[in-house]
Amino acid sequence: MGTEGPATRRVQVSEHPRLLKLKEMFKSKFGSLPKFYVRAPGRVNIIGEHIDYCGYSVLPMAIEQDMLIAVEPVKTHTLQLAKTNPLYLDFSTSANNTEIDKTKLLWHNYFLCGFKGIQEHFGLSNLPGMNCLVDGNIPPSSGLSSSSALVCCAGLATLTVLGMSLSKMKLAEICAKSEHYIGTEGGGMDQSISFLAEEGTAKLIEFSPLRATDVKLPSEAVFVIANSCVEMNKAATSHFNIRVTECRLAAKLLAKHKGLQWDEVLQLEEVQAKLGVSLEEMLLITEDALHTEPYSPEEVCRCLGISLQELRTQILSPNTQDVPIFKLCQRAKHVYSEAARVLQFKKMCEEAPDDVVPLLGELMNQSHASCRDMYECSCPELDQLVDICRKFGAQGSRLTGAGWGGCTVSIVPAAKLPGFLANVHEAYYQQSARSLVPEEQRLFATKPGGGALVFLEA
Ligand code: ADP
Ligand code: NG1
Repeated sequence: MGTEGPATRRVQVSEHPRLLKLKEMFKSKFGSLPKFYVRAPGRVNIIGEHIDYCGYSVLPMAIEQDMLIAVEPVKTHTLQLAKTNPLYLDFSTSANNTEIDKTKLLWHNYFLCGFKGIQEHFGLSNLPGMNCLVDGNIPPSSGLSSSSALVCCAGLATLTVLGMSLSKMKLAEICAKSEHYIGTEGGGMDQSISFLAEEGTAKLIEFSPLRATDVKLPSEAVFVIANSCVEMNKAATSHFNIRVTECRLAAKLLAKHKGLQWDEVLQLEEVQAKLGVSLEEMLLITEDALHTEPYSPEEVCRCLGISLQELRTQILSPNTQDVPIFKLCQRAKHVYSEAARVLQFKKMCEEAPDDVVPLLGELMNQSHASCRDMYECSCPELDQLVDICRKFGAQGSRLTGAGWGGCTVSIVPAAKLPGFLANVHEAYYQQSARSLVPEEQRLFATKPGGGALVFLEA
């Protein structure tokens, strides 16, 4: 699994309304026709939040919503990027000059991440140009990975223009690394599921080395995504990188406490692996080694025996240089407990006892509580939405993705779905600002979709 590259499918464009519309827009925009199309899906993370960058396994599935790009290779070395959505401005640059300015939150930077990732992987200095028209229907900044879908789609478009091939695994790793050019230090969950997803199954994604294992979800339940309608752009604030930094510092302090070579440790998983203990034991070690009062940068330095200058230059990222406090015990406890919940969730799906749906729901509820209280990545609207979903029949409900806004995912018994959707709609989406979010991006049932693909016109 994953050793082959993304599939290429021959389609009659005239039979696919979205492709046909894209082809016609492409023609009026560039005066020529696309040579091929690529798509990469968004995802919903069912359980395992903020633990991929700590080295732990996560359990997402691809959703139907995706990023779709019509592509025409051109002989000049110009990269021309256009969008079907008029909110995003067109962009043009030389294919050999793709500097990404992290200070500017521009959509085309995500495209350039994927483009650059492929360029660097093959060590190419002279890249061909292309005309691209991008169409996306993943709600942006809502925890469903619109950003990574764009990075992955751009990476696959570039690879296809070059006529080269790479495995889905390699593409996922390249795109996970290259999305860091945006300035956020995510793990590899989003790019991995975008390439490795298969219709009909969720996946356990494991890292170092990257692996994806099918997880069959119970057929008597439906997973429903509900959008809080609060957008949170990861790159616009330092919330996300602060959490990554807190986890890195917690890993170092735990390693030092246990007499390990702490300066080599970057992820909480490495501490567990080096100690050879269970996740439950890691929770006890965390409580013993770290205090719940926030750590100041000075205290972190004292614990590690380093200077503030060393902390800033060797451990902190550019946008976490001036963070006044770090909540190390709470963040580590979230990570170790969430990593255990992912494994329990997978085991329950495999064993499928009669009461599997409430049991899975309980794990999702615990995950939300931990994200809200220990990781502090929820927000009042997400907490309210989770409560509403539970009130109207969800057996479990939690925020999904980075949080601080975005979507929830709920597990709902299939028989209760119509009433659930009607009631949640009534209770949460009547407010005028929320009703402005397009209806199809607000509240919808979803099932595991397929991964990234190349389409050729038949
Ligand atoms: P997410 O949780 O969806 O990955 P991010 O805030 O990390 O959210 O990334 C969202 C950014 O991705 C947007 O600000 C925009 O730059 C880019 N993006 C998302 N959807 C589209 C789209 N349809 N077209 C162009 N760019 C998009
Ligand atoms: P989203 O929901 O796409 O912002 C981010 C990270 C993931 C993961 C989750 C939290 C990126 C590209 N994605 O996802 O790796 O850490 O947050 O579980 O940074």
